[in-house]
Amino acid sequence: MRAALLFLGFAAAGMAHAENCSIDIKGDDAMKFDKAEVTVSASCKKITINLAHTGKMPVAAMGHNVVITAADDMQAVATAGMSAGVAANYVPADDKRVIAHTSLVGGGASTSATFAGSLLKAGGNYEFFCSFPGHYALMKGKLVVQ
Ligand code: CU1
Repeated sequence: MRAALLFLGFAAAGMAHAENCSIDIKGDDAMKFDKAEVTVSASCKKITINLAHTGKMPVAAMGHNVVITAADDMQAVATAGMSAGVAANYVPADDKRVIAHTSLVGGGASTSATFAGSLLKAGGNYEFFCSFPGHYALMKGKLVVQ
C-alpha cells in the first residue's frame, strides 16, 4: 500500500513538470554555442533569451547574438542580417520573420531579450542562431516548443 502511494506521488510530480520560459545559451571564441537544442513551454506568457559570451575576443571579431526564426526562414534572415550590418546587430530591421533576437555581444559580455510566448506555437519548427556573418553555419540549434 505504502509503495503504491509513493509511486502515485512520483507519477504526479512527473506530470507537473516545471514550465521553462528561458533560453540560456553560452557562446565562445571557438564560434560555438553550448547547446544544440533548447526546449521552452508553450504556456509561457513571456520567454527570455539569456546569452553569455564566455570568450575574450572583441565583438568586431567574434560577436555573437541569438536570433529566433522559423527553421525555414533561418538562412534568408541570416543573409539579410549580414546586409543590415553591425550597427543593426546583423539583424534585418522590421523583418516579420525575426521572432526574437538579442543584441550582439563580445567576449565577457552578456545580454538578454524578452518576447511574447504567443509568438511560438507548440510543435513548431524553430531555430536559434547567431547572425554574425558566417557564424550560423556552426552556431545554430533547434528550439522545441512543447
Ligand atoms: Cu556568433
